[in-house]
Amino acid sequence: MRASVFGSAVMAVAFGASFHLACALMTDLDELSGKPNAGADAGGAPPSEAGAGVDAARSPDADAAPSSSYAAEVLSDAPVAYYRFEDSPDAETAKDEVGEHTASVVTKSAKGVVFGVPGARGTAVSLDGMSSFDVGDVFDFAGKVPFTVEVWVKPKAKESYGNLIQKLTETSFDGYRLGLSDGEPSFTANRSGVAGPDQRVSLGAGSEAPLPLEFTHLVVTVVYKFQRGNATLYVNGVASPIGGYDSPGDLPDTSAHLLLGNLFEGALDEVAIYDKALSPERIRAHYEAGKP
Ligand SMILES: [Ca+2]
Repeated sequence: MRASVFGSAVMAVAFGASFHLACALMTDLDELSGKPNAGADAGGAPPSEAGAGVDAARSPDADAAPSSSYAAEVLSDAPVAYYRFEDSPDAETAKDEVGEHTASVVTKSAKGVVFGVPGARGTAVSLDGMSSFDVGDVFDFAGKVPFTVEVWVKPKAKESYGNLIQKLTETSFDGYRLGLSDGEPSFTANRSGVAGPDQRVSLGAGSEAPLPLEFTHLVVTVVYKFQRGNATLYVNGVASPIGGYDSPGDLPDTSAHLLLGNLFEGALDEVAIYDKALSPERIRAHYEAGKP
């Protein structure tokens, strides 16, 4: 497994991202501890609008069906793509609940993608580390556009590597990724060529706690405030103190495809993408609705 990981250009980014995170940690952690989440809800929906959606979703019927009440929480925040992985076992695409961004299976091995495995909510999809979903060239969030990515993830093994949600060029590493390195979840967003031809600016967030081999809820929000980017990783509804770097970078528009589960071995469920930053309260509500 390690040999194939090191042989991959994309995984090189995962290692690079982790290294960047570690370096930034040494200098920034004390400074960060006082302002882990400032502005995290700056891009969220107005309270009145979000509140109305929650009230509508919380019908007695929804509470009687735990799986659908989780979906109601997600849908009330108006994701731009939402993959529940309730697809039939012989499906070759994952249905987008809210739009037309069908995710196509990219199988590089027999049984590389298996639908219908037990999920965090309903069923999930299992990936073998050599297969993924391709959503196409969408959701760059180029410029200073706030966004959120969300996933329930169950690694197959400890010290897992792989990218859960990525839109990343293979040569310049422009774009963003939420992934695992040594079992620890981390996020980076990169733009190359800002300070110089070989320079890259990044914003990142992560956790030093390896994920357990059961479903964990991961959410990353990216916001821009005073022209600087700020990322926050939430693990099971709680903001990680590692992150929130004020970066002068923003995201480029690239032709890289959005991939789900690239180089990841384990199960993914309930992937959602939003063109705004969810508030800490809404992220907590999602976790509470979806937790075991
Ligand atoms: Ca599901």
